[in-house]
Amino acid sequence: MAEPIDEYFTETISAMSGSARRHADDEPMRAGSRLTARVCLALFDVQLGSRHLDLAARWLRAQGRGYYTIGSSGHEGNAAVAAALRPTDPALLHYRSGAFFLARAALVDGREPLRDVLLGLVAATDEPISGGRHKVFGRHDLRIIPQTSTIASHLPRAVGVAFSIARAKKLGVACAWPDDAITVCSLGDASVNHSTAVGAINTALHSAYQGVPMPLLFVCEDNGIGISVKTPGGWVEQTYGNRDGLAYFSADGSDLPATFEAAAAAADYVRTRRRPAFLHLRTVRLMGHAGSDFEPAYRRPQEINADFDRDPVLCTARLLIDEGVLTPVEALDRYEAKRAEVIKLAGEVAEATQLESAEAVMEPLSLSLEEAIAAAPASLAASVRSTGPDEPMTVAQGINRALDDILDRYPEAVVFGEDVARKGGVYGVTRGLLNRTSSARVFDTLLDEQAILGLALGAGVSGLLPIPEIQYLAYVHNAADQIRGEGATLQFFSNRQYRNPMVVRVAGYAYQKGFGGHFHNDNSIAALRDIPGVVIASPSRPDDAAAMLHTCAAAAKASGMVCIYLEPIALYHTRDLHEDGDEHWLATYPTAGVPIGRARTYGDGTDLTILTFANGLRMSLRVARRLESAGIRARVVDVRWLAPLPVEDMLREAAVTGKTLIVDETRETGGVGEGILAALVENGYTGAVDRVASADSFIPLGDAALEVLLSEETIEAAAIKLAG
Ligand SMILES: Cc1ncc(C[n+]2csc(CCOP(=O)(O)OP(=O)(O)O)c2C)c(N)n1
Ligand SMILES: [Mg+2]
Repeated sequence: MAEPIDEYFTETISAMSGSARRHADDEPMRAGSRLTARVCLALFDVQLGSRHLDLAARWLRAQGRGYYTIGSSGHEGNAAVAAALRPTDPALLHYRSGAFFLARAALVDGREPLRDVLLGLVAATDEPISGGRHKVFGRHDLRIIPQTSTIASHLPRAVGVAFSIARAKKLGVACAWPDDAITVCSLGDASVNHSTAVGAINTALHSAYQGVPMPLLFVCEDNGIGISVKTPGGWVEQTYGNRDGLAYFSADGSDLPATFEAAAAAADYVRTRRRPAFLHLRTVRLMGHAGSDFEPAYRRPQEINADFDRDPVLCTARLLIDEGVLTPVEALDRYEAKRAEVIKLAGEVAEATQLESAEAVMEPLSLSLEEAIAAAPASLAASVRSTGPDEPMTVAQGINRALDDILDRYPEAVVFGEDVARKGGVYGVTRGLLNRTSSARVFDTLLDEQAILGLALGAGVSGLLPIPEIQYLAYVHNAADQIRGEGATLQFFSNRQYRNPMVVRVAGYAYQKGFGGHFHNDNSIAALRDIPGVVIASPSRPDDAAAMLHTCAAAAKASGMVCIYLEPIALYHTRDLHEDGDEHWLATYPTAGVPIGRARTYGDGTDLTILTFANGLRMSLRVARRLESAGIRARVVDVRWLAPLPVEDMLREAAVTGKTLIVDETRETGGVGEGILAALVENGYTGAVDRVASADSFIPLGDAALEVLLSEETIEAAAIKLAG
């Protein structure tokens, strides 16, 4: 179907008469403008390319070949933003950034960006960034980090990237971006209201307020609408036009010289001051939200048509004609030549191969896991600087010492979160690290989990090894999308060209004595366990805690893995196992890392196998001692890794006794035990099996918590029933 905007361009330009003016190539397009005729023509070519890609996307869709029709039409002014930046400035882009992408590609090399975008539309394996996994704007050599479609979710990472430029330099570690780079991120006008955007802008301002370099340019492409919901007129300007610490620049995004001017001024400001700025471009949205969107259902025809005159492609053509750079015929010729070029390419890619097996789709995930598994340090000797006597330690001490060693071993490692530095953590786990390193490497952040994880995401992709802390498991949920939608997806959607190394320490689980309630005793990790491409470590013993943290750091470093490291709060300072003073919960510092996906077995009983983890391990070991007096000899297996589960070890240990009890302190529904049970059954375990877990409840305050948490009594009763 012919698009009205396509016809309108042709009719309008055909009706124009040429200008008597003649413009020299190096002459500015407008008095005082830095945009020369030569550059304007080059950007016009990019705008044409972007427009015809949008038209081709619909053509491919109509043929049943294309899978994506969200376009950039009306936003082609962002070509001038790319032109005002350096191609080495890291960019995290809104999905209407076709012209930015093409303009940056034109600055870098002779590859075929039009073809790249088309390959994305048809989900072709040859597409250079995602390899057929998604239509994204990204390319490694263009420093464009691909984004998924969650609105504004890329902004916290953008803050982290901007932060890391100076921080990496300060630490003397290699950074993915030049010292004088600035970071650019773009978003829509509806997206500026998203808490993720609001939080990221706040974080940038909060950092800059303290004098932390924050070379970050926010570009809001304001077309006045988000799908069908109008943004109140003037809202973006009122909200961000006058914020202390945030320089505001604005332009008509349909006016290429004006957009270039504003973008260049904003970029200069950010680059020289190392402070954040907000570039507000007023745009139009042409051809609806996406190909499937029926715009007349919510906008009057007059409104839709009124935007046609603000079409940036048309506006640039008019300018070039008025200034005598092109004649109307030349402008139309260029328009049609670009159409022919794009349609020809679209025809060529229409039959391109797509990913044809689950293995192929999942290859970035499986390769990074393989590398992560291989990364466990065989010896910790080289990395251990704590030369103190090898005294038995608690879990908290084990983690503390491992962090100390990791900071020593990896100069790019940084440890941060709420209260981690000055105070040394709510439970003292990070105590002393600040004094032993520096405030550049161990630092307190603002109170925003989204910002903390965003900082980690940006740091990881920039060359640092971030070890953020989330103060309590419950608060992961405030920011889970930063792990789920951003961290875990990056290797997948960039076919491993961008990596996301990070070790997220999370204090969690229940059973704290004298302190508690739901938020401090959360026992659900369901939101983490199903995320592809994430490793979840759950140590219980001090030596494992240290060894597994080393493994996570090595895995993050080697394979860019997102590792979640769950710390059992209630065991942080535990010393004893069976009796007061026995000190059986202490252990000496490990000598090797623990491989990902390998369990640890305690005892060699042949009557019963208990599969468990975290607090469940300590409870199970205590129960096992009591079972002995009842004549039941159990072996207790700490699965240690909740993703991937140590299936091989679990099966072997379960098969030895043929009677397996799964002891799961997380919830009955969605808990880890479900996964363990399924893994046993699906992999051929044929013995008896039972499962005990905590109730499907939130955790109340005080002793009432014990009513819903899994108890030793429950474990013992189930064990006797199964093995007796
Ligand atoms: C977190 C989230 N919620 C909802 C959506 C669905 N969605 C996709 S685009 C969009 C509107 C965005 O509008 P705006 O930010 O103005 O960008 P525009 O499309 O106008 O360029 C919505 C609601 C999403 N992608 N992410
Ligand atoms: Mg919008």
